[in-house]
Amino acid sequence: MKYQGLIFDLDGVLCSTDRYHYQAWKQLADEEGLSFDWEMNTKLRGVSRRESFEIILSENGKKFSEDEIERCITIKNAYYQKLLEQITEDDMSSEVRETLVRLKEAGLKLAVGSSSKNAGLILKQLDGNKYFDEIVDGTQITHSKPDPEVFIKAGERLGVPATQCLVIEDAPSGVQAAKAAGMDSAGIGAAAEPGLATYQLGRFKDLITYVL
Ligand code: B16
Ligand code: MG
Repeated sequence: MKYQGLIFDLDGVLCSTDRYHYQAWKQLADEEGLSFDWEMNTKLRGVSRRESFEIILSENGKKFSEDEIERCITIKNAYYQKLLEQITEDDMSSEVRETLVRLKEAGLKLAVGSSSKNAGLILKQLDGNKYFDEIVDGTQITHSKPDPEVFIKAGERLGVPATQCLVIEDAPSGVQAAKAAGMDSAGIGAAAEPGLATYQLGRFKDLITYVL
């Protein structure tokens, strides 16, 4: 097998919390008099919380002080965590679960590589920890995607060289991060556009065709 280690993005690949990010940012933006829509939300995929807010400010042509930024992202996260209470095991599909089990049974090492500082909470609610050998999330990195740090760390923890790791991503910033880590990538959703990732996945289980 060409790949020995698979590194999965969380939001947008293993589950979808996009709508909760959107609702939480929208509530904050309304309160702060900033415009925010779905198109802007898609630009925040894979990007850290702070950088996400900086993108929203720049799209609005606004500058906030460090203290104001900190206050706003803390409020956004409180709204987001409240919404995350709704996540259940049903938010990780049986297709995703069955595919992960097959890949694991084939002897591949599996990791999560997420920019989210809420990844632990989300995986717990999904009952998703059991599929993975390693989890690297936003609490363990200093630079978020498109920086390769999260994937380099995940590859090291798995003990698999970068050339034998495949990253599965839904965000162009994540595909860029994989490239910068020296890893191949499989794009799904927005990252499945031709010319971005090494492989394009129509659906999650297509992964089996490329790795087994
Ligand atoms: P948090 P991923 C990313 O997760 C999300 O795609 C992105 O929209 C979010 O801003 C980022 O996590 C930070 O999330 O506020 O929970 O720390 O796609 O890398 O799994
Ligand atoms: Mg993602």
